[in-house]
Amino acid sequence: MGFLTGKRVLILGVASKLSIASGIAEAMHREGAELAFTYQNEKLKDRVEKFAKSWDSNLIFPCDVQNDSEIAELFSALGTHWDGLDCIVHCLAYAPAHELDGNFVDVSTREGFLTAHEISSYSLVALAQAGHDMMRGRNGSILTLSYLGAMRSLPNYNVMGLAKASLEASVRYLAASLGPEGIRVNAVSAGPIRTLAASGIKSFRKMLQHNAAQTPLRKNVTIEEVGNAASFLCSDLASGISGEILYVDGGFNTTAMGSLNDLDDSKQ
Ligand code: NAD
Ligand code: 0WE
Repeated sequence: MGFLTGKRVLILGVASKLSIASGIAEAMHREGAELAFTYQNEKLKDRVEKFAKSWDSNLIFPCDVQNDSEIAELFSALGTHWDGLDCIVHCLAYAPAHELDGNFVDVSTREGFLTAHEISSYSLVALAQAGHDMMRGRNGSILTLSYLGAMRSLPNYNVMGLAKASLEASVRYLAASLGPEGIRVNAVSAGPIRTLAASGIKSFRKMLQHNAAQTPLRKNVTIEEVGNAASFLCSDLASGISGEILYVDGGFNTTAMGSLNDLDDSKQ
């Protein structure tokens, strides 16, 4: 019997088979969870429907998180199929492309800042607010996805780093706020992975190469590895964990100086 047997999980953020949300769905399905999905827009609907079928689900709902009424609609529609909800998995982020290409001070705009924070951080609060009624009294758990750019600066991540810092703070505030209802709130901070969201990023190949070479485990993490850690955090095995940011990055965030393998002994 899987360790998520009997859990009903809503997953936001499936866009392709490479999506981190797909790795999480695969692992949660394997562990016996019942799944429901959202799609951002009509373009993605058929694709998400097909993926949902592969995980034995026919529950798919539209939800663009920039739209309050779509968030409200999502939970009233879900409520006609399920009498309760155990987990929400928030696996989405967005900043306008021009904000993620160049020097932070040069490329940042008020509008880009607002959009990045609204979609990538505020949406978690909005979903917790709209969803927690269905989650009451059943060891519920909310999970989101973050990245090291919340804590450290790195080239081009720019305003997304600020939005992830806000998201991580909101994990702690939501954990404090929903803890008395028995709902845990956590994040997985994943290492870089080639997904649709990464495909438009300049030098992403270089970043993956650097990351693998400088990480204790000497490899990049996979969506399967993130899926397994996410499944654990959403399960009753993690009943003592809330407000936590769990790094699934091969140990990268714990090091300094890198491996030194790429440097020359003869130079200063
Ligand atoms: P992805 O492109 O597969 O998924 C991003 C998802 O965000 C898509 O499903 C898209 O539809 C959704 N989305 C964007 N704007 C939305 C909106 N307004 N309303 C609803 N949905 C919206 O990419 P991914 O890499 O799987 O990203 C998932 C999460 O993982 C993001 O939070 C990302 O920041 C995080 N993350 C990614 C990496 C990485 O290297 N790929 C590393 C750490 C964390
Ligand atoms: O969180 C992310 C990516 C989030 C993302 C990606 C895009 C690309 C397309 C948000 N918004 C957009 N907007 C688009 O128009 N990651 C952790 C992956 C990622 O993105 C980077 C990275 C890493 C790692 C961008 C710059 C530098 C590193």
